[in-house]
Amino acid sequence: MNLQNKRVLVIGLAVTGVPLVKVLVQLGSKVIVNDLKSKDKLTDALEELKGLNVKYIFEEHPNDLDVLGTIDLVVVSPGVPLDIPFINLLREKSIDIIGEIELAYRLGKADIVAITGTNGKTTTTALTGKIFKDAGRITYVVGNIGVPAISKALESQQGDNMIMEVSSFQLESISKFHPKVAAILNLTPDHLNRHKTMENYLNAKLNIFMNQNSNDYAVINYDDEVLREASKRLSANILFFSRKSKLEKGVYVKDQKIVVKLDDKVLEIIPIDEIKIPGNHNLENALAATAMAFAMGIEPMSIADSLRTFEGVEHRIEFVDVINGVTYINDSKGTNPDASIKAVEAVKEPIILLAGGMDKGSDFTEFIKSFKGKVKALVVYGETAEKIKGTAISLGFSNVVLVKDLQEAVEYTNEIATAGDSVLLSPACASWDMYPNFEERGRHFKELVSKLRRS
Ligand code: UMA
Repeated sequence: MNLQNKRVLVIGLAVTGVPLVKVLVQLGSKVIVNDLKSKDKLTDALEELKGLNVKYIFEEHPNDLDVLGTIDLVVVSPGVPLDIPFINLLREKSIDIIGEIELAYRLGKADIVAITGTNGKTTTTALTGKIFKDAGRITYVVGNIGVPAISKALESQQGDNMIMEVSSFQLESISKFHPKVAAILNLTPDHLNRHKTMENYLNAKLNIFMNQNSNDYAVINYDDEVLREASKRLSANILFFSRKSKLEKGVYVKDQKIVVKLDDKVLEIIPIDEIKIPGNHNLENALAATAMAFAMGIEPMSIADSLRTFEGVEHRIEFVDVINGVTYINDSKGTNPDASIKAVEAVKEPIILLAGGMDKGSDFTEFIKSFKGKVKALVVYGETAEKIKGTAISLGFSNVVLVKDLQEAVEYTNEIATAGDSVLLSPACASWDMYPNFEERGRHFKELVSKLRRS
């Protein structure tokens, strides 16, 4: 792809936008950056791009394309919705509009292993990355996990592996993106404020397979009926994984061991009690990672060693501290009800649960129902606080307290917790009403807990 002297418009100047601009400038493009934020809110990004010849348009998306001049290509950050008037205007002019992972694919040389799903994708991506690295492969772990794929695209070489977490947002703006192995881990409602319907959300996720052919692999959760059904329409080799069923072909659990069955041969990988990361959801992540590694030719023994030593990821059911017999757990990555249900299931009761955040239009009924016998108190804050409290009370869970923010939540929790309790931050919501991202929310929680220790 020759971008020399092409006029490229980058929309969004945050984690994705900064390396994107650097790569485009390196390739000789004439870059124009547009972001809704004002200049003074983007000082860190601008500092990083200091000295580069870039034109900036801040504070609004222009409603007149004349201010931009001729544009050859538009590259959008994942968080920019594709139905805003500005994008529609650009589309009317038939300008090519792609997302950052599409550009990374076009510029990179590595084989891509792409992982999506509503939950577990960060853990599975990190785990798969470890399996590939431990096996001696040159591996880049990128994508929604926080390292934009574009930042590694130019250094990647043929034969390298790019293990990429991809979100439904990112999958809405691809066209030629072609992973060698692509996985969908599971699917439950999320991001419906952007995708509007479950069908749109599923279709965005299924885009991950759209350019695959019979030389590629589609790794799919057999236990998810919708995905199982959708797999019938795919062109790639299907490699199912299942925690619940014995499979004709695929990766599943037999006699408490992960096994891979291809043709008639059953290969044992590892007893499940030797996998370091706990919980059924993590067993599913391990099955999926095993399937992907197997598809790319990694030896079973090497896969097993990595599963034995992988410790999980920050902000996902992460142990923080034990203070006066109370265990504090950070699950800031629990950004939708289903993710938080999994955290509630995995953490030892009695739980004091801290939840709330930005309203993505989620329904909290199943989340509250999962509390049975596990959660003794619920502390809610943020934009969704009233909604979660209302759902809890209507379902008969009355021990719910509404507080101003996470700091008040931790302080209040400290007053009511007794030895043996687990205090779990698993918000079931995005962080964006109060924090720039879930990582900052998780770090803030850990800071608040460390203050408790010092007090
Ligand atoms: N912006 C506009 N116009 C808009 C919307 C946003 O100009 O209409 C600007 C904002 O002012 C801001 C920038 O765009 O300056 C933000 O871009 P972004 O939202 O794409 O965020 P990035 O910092 O680039 O991070 C993105 C992903 N964020 C989202 O998808 C919302 C990160 O995923 C990802 O790690 C990163 O790219 C690298 O690939 C985070 C996430 O929460 C972790 N993802 C969601 C999830 O996992 O549920 C999908």
